[in-house]
Parts: sequence; C-alpha cells; structure tokens
Amino acid sequence: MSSFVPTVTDLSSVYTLNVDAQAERYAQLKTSFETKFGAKPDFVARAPGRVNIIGEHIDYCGFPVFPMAIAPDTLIAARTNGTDKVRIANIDSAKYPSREFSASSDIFDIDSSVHEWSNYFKCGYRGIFDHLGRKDGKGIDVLTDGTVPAGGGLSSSAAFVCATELAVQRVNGVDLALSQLASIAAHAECYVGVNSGGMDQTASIMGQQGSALFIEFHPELRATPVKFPETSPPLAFIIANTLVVSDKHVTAPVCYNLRVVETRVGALILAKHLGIADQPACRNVDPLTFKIVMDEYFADQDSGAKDEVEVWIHRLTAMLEQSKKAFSAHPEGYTREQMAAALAMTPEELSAKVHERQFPVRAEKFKLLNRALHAFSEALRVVKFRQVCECPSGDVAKALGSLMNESQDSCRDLFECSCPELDELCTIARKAGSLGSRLTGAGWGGCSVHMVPADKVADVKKALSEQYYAVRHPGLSVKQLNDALFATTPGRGACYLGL
Ligand code: NG1
Repeated sequence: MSSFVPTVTDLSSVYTLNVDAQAERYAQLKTSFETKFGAKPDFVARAPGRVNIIGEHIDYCGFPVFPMAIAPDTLIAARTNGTDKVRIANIDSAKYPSREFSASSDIFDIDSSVHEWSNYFKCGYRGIFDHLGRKDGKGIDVLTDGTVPAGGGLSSSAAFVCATELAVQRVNGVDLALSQLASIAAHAECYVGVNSGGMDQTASIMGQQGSALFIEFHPELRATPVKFPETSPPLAFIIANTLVVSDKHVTAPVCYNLRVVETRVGALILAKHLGIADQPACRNVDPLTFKIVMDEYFADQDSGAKDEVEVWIHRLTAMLEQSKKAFSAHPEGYTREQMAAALAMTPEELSAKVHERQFPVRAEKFKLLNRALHAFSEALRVVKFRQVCECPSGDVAKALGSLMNESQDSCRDLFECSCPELDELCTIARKAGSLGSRLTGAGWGGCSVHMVPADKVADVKKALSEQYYAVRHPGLSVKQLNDALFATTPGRGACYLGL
C-alpha cells in the first residue's frame, strides 16, 4: 500500500454498493460547485467515516483499537481561487451556512466555545499549517457533502477534518505521508475542545478495503490490516443508529472529556501506587496514559511470555489486579479533593495537570476504579479479538461475538457511555440472531454495531426495524430508515478522485 494519499479514477474501487447513485452524487457536487463559485473544481477529496468493531474509549489511554472504514463519507470539491480567501460551502446550506475567511489570518482562530461547523474545517486547515510551521495558505474554494450522520458515533467530524487536510495539502502543493496526516488530524481535532484520541482519523485516512485495522498508538502510530476469519456463513456487520444525537462537543464536560480526565488521573494515581511516578518515563510525559504506566512498570521485567499476544495478556491482566488495589480507597468514586490528596497536589494543581482550562469537566465523583477496569479489560478484548481473527480455531464467530457483547457490558456498566436506546438495539439484535452487539464510537447515543452471520442479516434488520424504529420513530421515510440501519463491509480509506 502506498504511504501517500492515492488518487483513484474509478468509483467502483471506492464504493461496492450503489455506484450509480454515488456517480450521481459526485456529478451533483461538481455542478453545484460550478454554480456557487463560477468555475469547475480542481479535484475532489474523500475521507470516510468509520465503525469501531471493538476497543471503545481506549485510544486516548494509548491502547489498540479495532475499527474499519465504511462507505459513508465526506467529499470536498475544491479549487485554488487565486485570492487570499478561503470560501467554504456545504451542500446542506440550510444547516451549514457558507463561511469566508482569510487564508493567512482568521482561518487560524478557532473559538471552541461555539459549536460551528466551519471550526472542523479550520482544524484540518490549521493542522496542516501547524505541521508546516507557517501561515501562508493559498486561497481555496470548497464545497462539501457529507453522508456520515452527525453525532452518530461514525466519526463525521473526523471524516470532515481528514477530507479538509487532503484538500488543503493539495492546494498548497504538499503531499504528506498517511501516518502523518492521521496524527495531524487527531491532534487538530482537539482545537474544537474535544480531547479526542486518534482512532477515527487513522481509520479514515488509512482504512483498507476488505480489512479492519488493528491500530496501535504507542510507542508510535501503527495500523495493521486484519481480515475477519472465513466462516460459513460469512460474518456480516450491521450498523443501527439510535437516532439519539450525542454531540461530543456539547456534552464534553460531563461525558467525553470527563472520561478522558478520569483515565488520565487514574494513570497518575496508578503510577504512584506502583512506585514509578517519579521515573522519567512517567514524570516527563504529558499526557501520562495507562499504556505508558503499564509499559514502564514492566520495563525491567521479563514475563517469560513467548509472543506479543501473551505479553499483552500477561501485562493487562496484572494491571487489572493492580487497579483494584490502587483505587481501593474510593471504589465508588473520588471527589476532586480526594484525587488531589492521593497525588499530594492541590485541586488547582491537578486541574492544571489535566488541562482543564482547555478541556473543562464537571462531576461530583470521578469513578477511577470502574474506568480503569474498563480500559484494561477492553484492551484485553481487543488483543484477543485480533488473535481470534489471525489464528482462528474452534467456534470463531461465537468467540468474536462474545468479546463484542462483553465490551458492551463494560461500556454500559463500568464506563457508563451507553444509553437505554443503545441497550435496546443490542437486545433486539441478539434475540434476532446477532452474535455480538455493542455501541460504537463515543456512545451516549449514536450508533450500534452488530456482527451477524450473513444468512441472518435480513432477520436482524427486520427485527430492529419493527421493534425499534417503527415503535420509537414511526414517521421515518424509507430513505431515513436505510440511512439509520444498514449492512456494511470494511471500506477503503481516504483518497482523491480524479475528475
Ligand atoms: P466518535 O464520537 O465516534 O467520533 C470518539 C473519539 C474517538 C474514540 C471514541 C470512543 C473523536 C474525534 N473521536 O469517537 O477517538 O475515543 O470516541 O472509542 O473525539
């Protein structure tokens, strides 16, 4: 695989279904671009959404995750306009009104206190120029069209930021490696005020047709394609949207960013408990993650394990046990004062340590024990999931499904990022034949993913449609239902489309 963004000319190498409808969509995008800007676009950049199969809320703990790119995506038609202006427009102009910025000044100002669609464009733009260390962008006209549902857990924001990066680098004559683009996008998305991990951007940029990705973040970003095992009948995946919109940006202080802080403070207390807090690897790093603590604790120990998987299992299992001891003082949760006391800091010092000025959070109790138990056990499940895919033996479909179901239980009970609608979708799907059902993405709404034997796809879709959508959303049109409930396969990552 090339390590740079490929250019493709054939839509059937991007989409496996409804290629004609996609061709129509591209044609419409180009016509609308010409109407809006009075000239044809120079190119179209495309970045997909993703569905995470397993490994939730652990990318920002430094642990591996297992997503795949999907067909829904963000397209950006773009051209250099020869001015100092960045003019951005959206096909859905009612929801996302057109905006204009200076290419070398106000495009870099991102006010994270407002929820504004152009902020995500600014993130991608600024990410590229931060990386280049300059601010001399060329003027660009942009028309965007997205099919990843916003706030649906399928990474609409990452798809937009990644597509922006592609457009901006091309207009400015830059061609960065895929891994650089993924890292830049992950970092850049934090400018909107969400303290996000790097899973979505990596899956969007580096996705591969036919494979999921085992993505590692530490010590460096590495995405290994992994195919699902061949079973009879084959395994299929269904995505079902709760239609509960969970906007990470709006709920960040009590949901997403709070979980990031709980795991960060957890890592600090665990390092102290293990007696390694003052070692340079822990003291001089920001942020300190559970993965770094684990690696440092085992740095000088030989577990006697033979292969990489055994090492993971040995270390993660030990960390689960250590967590129970480290957080035993307050198993129900810590107040701010109790967390600070455990670290011999003032609450103000702790707040600064976890960057609350940039990412403020609110909670009575910080449930460090449960969050740590989720993070370490979820990482174990990811490692085991990959192992079953790569070295299949026994009833692999059942084994994979059980790991997904356990992940959902952990997300619901320990990490508290599910919601009644997600739980309901999982229950209905399992009864109708799903082997593994769980939330995907940040949760608190958004989408669920279901691993289903191919001969059960129709049954599961029917059950979800009749028992969930017809009951909770009786007014849905056929298109709305098809957008909310669909089967998916691992899709290709970001690309340019030659016109
Ligand atoms: P969503 O909300 O599905 O895009 C978010 C984070 C991921 C990851 C998941 C939970 C962003 C852009 N993405 O995904 O990095 O932490 O939650 O596993 O914040």
